[in-house]
Amino acid sequence: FLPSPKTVAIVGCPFSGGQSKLGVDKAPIHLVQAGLINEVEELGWRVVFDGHHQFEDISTPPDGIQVNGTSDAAVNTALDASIARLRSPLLVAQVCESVASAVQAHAEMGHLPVTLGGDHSLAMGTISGTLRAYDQACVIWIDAHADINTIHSTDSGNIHGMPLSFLLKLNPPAPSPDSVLAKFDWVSHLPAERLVYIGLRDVDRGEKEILKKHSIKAFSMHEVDRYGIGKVVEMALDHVNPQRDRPIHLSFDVDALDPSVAPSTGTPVRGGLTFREGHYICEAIHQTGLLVAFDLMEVNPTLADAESVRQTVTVGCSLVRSALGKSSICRHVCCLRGCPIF
Ligand code: 5AB
Ligand code: MN
Ligand code: MN
Ligand code: MN
Repeated sequence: FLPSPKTVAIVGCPFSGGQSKLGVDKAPIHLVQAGLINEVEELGWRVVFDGHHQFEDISTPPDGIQVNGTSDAAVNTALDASIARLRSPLLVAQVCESVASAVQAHAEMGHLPVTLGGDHSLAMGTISGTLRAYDQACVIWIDAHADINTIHSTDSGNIHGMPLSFLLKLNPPAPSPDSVLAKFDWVSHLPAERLVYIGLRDVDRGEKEILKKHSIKAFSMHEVDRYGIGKVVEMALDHVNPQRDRPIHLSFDVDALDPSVAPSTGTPVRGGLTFREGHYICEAIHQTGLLVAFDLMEVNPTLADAESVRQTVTVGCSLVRSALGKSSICRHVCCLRGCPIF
């Protein structure tokens, strides 16, 4: 039921509106300039690249869109107060909706979309696009953070810490069609049992309650230490994909890696995945033959020194290559159900 994805579509999303640090929008251009497209072609894929500009006109706040969610509504209720604390919700909703359409269009053509963020709020768009094309898809979320704060639980108001609450439909329904919340109604619904995390180590208190309440499976760094990455990936797949028949969307926040491996990112946390553990995850998902979409998020090439930036961009490109079959013994793109030689 899966089209054979022999074409990779690079979707460059120079967007930073889901958080407050500038520079994360510069990642796609750095990744492409580092040679990512040639590298993917070297693996045997055809690559289509629409350029970085397709979301540019909506990525800078036009006049009239305020930075926070207050918009013009009076703050009357607890719901209004929560909405008012969100950072750039209208902008994030608008950009993510157009990202969803782009990813969906590529997926429906049988392409494998590789989305280069940008901040992780974009995953609302990429995963919605995947689910429109493959309604049975599951999500493997690699991150130091759980990114599942609701509008009520968020402390920061940064939507890059919230995309999964929108995808799992954990936020209250919009009180009226012109509410800021209604601008997220287009987001696809991901059932909680089709989400699994690997790499967590900085989960907010409210997020822990959400994970528990919805029985969401998470393999934190503690489990990676305890079982080893091989067993963790197998257990993660057993949870979201027991029959190994569901299309997989892999959303990789580069801050899942240890800051010594990927220093140039907005919210680094010590004690992360090693270089090999990060690559192992990508290789193992490639080998399932079920990967239909990949996100590389939160590289910020303006943070830290030049050598750290080079290191982070290089590791980002390398993760993409692993997810696309770099380590397969055969030098061609493997068949749909896994590599024919492996
Ligand atoms: B990232 C925090 N939980 O909600 C929040 O980098 C951090 O996409 C979110 O994983 C980190 O602001 C978002 C404190
Ligand atoms: Mn993170
Ligand atoms: Mn994230
Ligand atoms: Mn192969």
